[in-house]
Amino acid sequence: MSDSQTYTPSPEFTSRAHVKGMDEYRELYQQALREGENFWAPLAEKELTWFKPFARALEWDPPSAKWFSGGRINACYNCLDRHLLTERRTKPALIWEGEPGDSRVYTYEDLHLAVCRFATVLKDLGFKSHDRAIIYMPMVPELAIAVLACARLGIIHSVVFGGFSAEALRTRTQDLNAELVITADGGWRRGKEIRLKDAVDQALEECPLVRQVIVYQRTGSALNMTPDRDVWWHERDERLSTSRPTEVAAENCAAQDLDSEHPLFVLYTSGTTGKPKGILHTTAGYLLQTTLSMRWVFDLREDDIYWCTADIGWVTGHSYVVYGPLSAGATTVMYEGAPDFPAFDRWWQIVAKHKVSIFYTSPTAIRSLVRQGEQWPNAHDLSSLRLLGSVGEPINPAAWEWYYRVIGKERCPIVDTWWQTETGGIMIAPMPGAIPLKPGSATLPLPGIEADIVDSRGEQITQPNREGFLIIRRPWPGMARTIWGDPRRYEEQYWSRVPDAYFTGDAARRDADGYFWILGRVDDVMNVSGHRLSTMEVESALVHHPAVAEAAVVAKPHDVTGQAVCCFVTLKAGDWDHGKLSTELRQWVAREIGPFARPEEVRFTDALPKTRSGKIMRRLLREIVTTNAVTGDTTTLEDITVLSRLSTVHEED
Ligand code: 7RM
Repeated sequence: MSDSQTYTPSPEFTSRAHVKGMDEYRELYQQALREGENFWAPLAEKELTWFKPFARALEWDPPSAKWFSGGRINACYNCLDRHLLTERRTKPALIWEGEPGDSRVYTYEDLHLAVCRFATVLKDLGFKSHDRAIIYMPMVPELAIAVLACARLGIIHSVVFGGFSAEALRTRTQDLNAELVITADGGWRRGKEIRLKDAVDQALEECPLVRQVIVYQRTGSALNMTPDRDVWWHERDERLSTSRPTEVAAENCAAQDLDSEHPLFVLYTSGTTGKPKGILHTTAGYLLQTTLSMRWVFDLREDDIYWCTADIGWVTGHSYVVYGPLSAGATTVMYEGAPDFPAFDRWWQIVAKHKVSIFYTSPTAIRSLVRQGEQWPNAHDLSSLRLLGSVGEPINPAAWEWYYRVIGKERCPIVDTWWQTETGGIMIAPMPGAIPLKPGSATLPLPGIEADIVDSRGEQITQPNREGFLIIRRPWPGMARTIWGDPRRYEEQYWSRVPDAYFTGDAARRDADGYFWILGRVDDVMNVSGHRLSTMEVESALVHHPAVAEAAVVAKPHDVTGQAVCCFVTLKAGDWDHGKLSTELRQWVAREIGPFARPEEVRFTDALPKTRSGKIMRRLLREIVTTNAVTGDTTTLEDITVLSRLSTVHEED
């Protein structure tokens, strides 16, 4: 638990940054504490363009929050139209790379026109404000266009990640009561077609409410079109051009004047039960938080080329591929395919080609690239990079240091950003010109975010380094408003564990400098011999070992110690003696953390069960170590065959 080296921002970085130095950060943070919700009002006036000004910053009737009530606004207008009145009109808004090597660039003007055209298609088909659309598409520009067109008309969208199965698509479509599905024939991943329309057809067998399916043609492969229900995107678009001139279509499709609290989207995320939760975000507050963090955390400047590698099917893609960057007027990069196709340097090739300056990805991705060696990034000119980001899970110091050295060439600050689907935007992260970094820590909360740590009785923990529950003490603009169709679950899960506070479900500790160290989900915290021990800490220790590529750790019931540590480990390429290595790794962990942390068991495997966003599904591993069987929801699992392989591997010593 030693707090490693700190990395102070360079004077060059700080001098040009939006927030210059610790004093400025502290002043801003204190001001926000003093002013409460009113802190956000001038920011909302300045950062967003309103059709009608709001009357009040916040109406708070826990757990119901109404931000910027009385205001009228449109998210799509803020992402596109308002930039057309400035020099950004001809600036690239979206740079897209397809996996097969095709590429497109949309200026703000181009993207605005494409969105207006598609919004007109939606309108002509009879869709309007408050209707619900499922979007199930590959990472092509039309995915962003569909999202923005829905926002333009006030249609509530729910993007379902293209890697989800027909079954997952069905439950989400039903839960949302969607009447429209926007999809594509398929998309490219590792040179193979991911067929989406087939899954839609299967899912919709049990979704009678869906009356229309719009199909974008990406791969050109054969498929079934159901008469009346299914229409081609391009045919509808062409019809627009012949029936009326382009400019008229665009003009006719003004952005709807919507309430600040108009539902913007629902995004499904897995909870502790089998049923995914439909997290609802609304318009103005969400947009403010994502826009502000582009400057506060990514230190966005006018000439930046910004790339977040997340799929738009995840919250990171919503907030930091589409809404945040476009609202802030950035150039956002989008890539369709796999990072290792055709080779392990695909990402670095894209960075060099487009001179990416801000790069945001996940620790899982970084670790998988570490495994392949430095020669891949070293073959490319990465000198355009000036800032790196990490999100989704704690980043272990070994991966952090590799990222810092090999990708950032010890020049680029790394912003480790903690947040959740439920928070809408980044909550705890460094302001890179101000806050010294510590590898593995998301550092300090952003202004207006009153993060705290409490024990199981809800009492604040003040001693440094003592673990507790991470909570947020007051509402913030980007917070989720409810769980779609289940307000009770929203209240129970998030607002009733600790009085007047939002319960994150994460464990964390704060060090003597006040830095937050996120230790993972509460249900991933083990208790061995009365010692609280994070699965993440053991994993971090394991991946420090030269033989280990990735590790997942779960608690296993134990007669004497309550719980015992069980490790699933994948190894780097090599000829390893599993018996010897198992003993060595148990020793290793005992040495790195303490004898109480010595794993009971080490299982070697060739893959770990992960969600498609790269999170290890520890719940499944826990079930395997307790019962050697798996029950419950596995629809978010990336590769289902991993499971059968895992339950048949056994202890090697
Ligand atoms: C953005 C996103 C949320 C959960 C969250 C944490 C974990 C996310 C970090 C992190 C440590 C981070 N949304 N998490 N970011 N843990 N450091 N920087 O991932 O809803 O899909 O997941 O992810 O456990 O509760 S999410």
